[in-house]
Amino acid sequence: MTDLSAFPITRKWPAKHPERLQLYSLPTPNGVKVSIMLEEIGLAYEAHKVSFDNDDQLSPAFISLSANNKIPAILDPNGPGGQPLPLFESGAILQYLAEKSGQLLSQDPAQRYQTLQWLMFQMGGIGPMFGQVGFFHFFAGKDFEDKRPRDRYVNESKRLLGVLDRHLKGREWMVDEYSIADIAIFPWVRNLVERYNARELIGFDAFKEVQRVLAAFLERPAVQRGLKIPA
Ligand SMILES: N[C@@H](CCC(=O)N[C@@H](CS)C(=O)NCC(=O)O)C(=O)O
Repeated sequence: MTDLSAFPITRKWPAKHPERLQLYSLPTPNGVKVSIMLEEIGLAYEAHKVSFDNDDQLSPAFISLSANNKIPAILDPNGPGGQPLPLFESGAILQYLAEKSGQLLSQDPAQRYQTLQWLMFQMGGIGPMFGQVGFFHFFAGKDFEDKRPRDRYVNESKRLLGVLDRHLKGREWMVDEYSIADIAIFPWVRNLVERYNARELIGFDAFKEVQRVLAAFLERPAVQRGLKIPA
């Protein structure tokens, strides 16, 4: 029987199935990257909800696993060398799960680095910039009179969408085949347009290639399931 009792997080969120990968998350654009990935690769897992309403992400139990107090985080009872592996940062988790499962990250070195390039592009650019549009347009910052911060992030987000749009011309997905780069990027595009209500502000209708690939992404059954986890 797998024993995860050495990890304080399992006292706040007990594992019913300690032999399965434990996911601590919420269906936010960073959270769903990991639930979508787990659904795509078909690995057994147990999802735990980290409620922001209760500030669960600031609890000592959560921080004992995720030092930066952000979701998503995982605890894999069967990590490298058969030992439990705790991990936070969605990009690192996607890469880990791709390597563990042998799926959604090419074995071909050139294609593999191209995939990681776009994964980093999401982590360093799309996530932080789209997130700031969310703050200044949809969340608390929408009431600020001075619109210059909002406009700065809107302009940068438009620029990033332009980069995606040009790259996607003539391509089905970000790299040759569907990969962790798509799983990182498209939940954020969806969030910008649907949750942050920024379709018009961002001029989304001009980005036809991004629209096409977003629609294909959202049609995938694993994506549809992953977007709702944890319930
Ligand atoms: N770079 C991190 C960002 C994670 C992140 O920002 N998570 C947000 C939800 S999307 C969060 O946990 N926010 C809670 C807080 O800031 O208190 C990752 O990709 O995992």
